[in-house]
Amino acid sequence: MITIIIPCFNEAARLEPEPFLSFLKDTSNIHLLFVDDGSQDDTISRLETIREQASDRISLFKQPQNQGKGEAIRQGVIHAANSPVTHIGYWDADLATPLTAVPEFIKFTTPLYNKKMICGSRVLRLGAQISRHWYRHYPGRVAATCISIILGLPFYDTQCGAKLIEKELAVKIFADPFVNPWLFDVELIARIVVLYGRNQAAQLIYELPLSSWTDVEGSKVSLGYLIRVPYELSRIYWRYRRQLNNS
Ligand SMILES: Nc1nc2c(ncn2[C@@H]2O[C@H](COP(=O)(O)OP(=O)(O)O)[C@@H](O)[C@H]2O)c(=O)[nH]1
Ligand SMILES: [Mg+2]
Repeated sequence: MITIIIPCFNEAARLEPEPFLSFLKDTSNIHLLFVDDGSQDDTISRLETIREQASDRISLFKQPQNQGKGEAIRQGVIHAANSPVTHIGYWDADLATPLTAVPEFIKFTTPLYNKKMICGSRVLRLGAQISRHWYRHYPGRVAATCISIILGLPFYDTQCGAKLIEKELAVKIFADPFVNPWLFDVELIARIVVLYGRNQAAQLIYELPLSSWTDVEGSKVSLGYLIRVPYELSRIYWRYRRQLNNS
């Protein structure tokens, strides 16, 4: 069984039941765990309405206070790890990556590919529908280049909000709180490099180029935050620097 965590903060305006319910109808052995992160709008009642329609396949975990995306997913992983799952994933509530991509993520966990972490990758290319605003795409590419230098790995896109991880690995890399609520994905990869060494980490992780990704309106990432990314990345660099140098 697989649990997919969906972090939600003030998502009432973007949460539509239909794609979640039809995804559950079309699949088996997949459970959705919505984590409400102290929303102040109608998110909880919307989530309860969705859950009622498939209560055996959907759980709702409520955090009393807003703690940020990384911590909400971390709490979700700790919660999900208590059930008999083989893999734990996380997926943005706005479904910028459609849930129809999940089976492809699962494919790369099978013995033929044997990957422990599958990361959606927003590679802008012909034949794929990757629609991202230019003002997010270009700064994002600069940040991604800095991140790959920090990690010492040719990672194209650490920040896509669609990932699937083998449970044992997820438990290890989500054990400790993160330095930053939005750049926690970078820390996850850094933790894998520290655990397994750079060469093995490069074998365990697979970046799956997405066929479709949409920049859904209503992002919670503010411009002020984007401006702070270099500073936040430098904090992550200093936190993991010594361990990464030895890996
Ligand atoms: N738990 C939690 N999730 C958040 C928070 N802010 C945003 N999210 C979730 O993170 C996901 C991505 O958020 P979004 O605003 O679309 O970010 P963007 O796509 O990177 O611009 C969504 O599932 C949001 O509900 C937060 O403070 N806490
Ligand atoms: Mg989004």
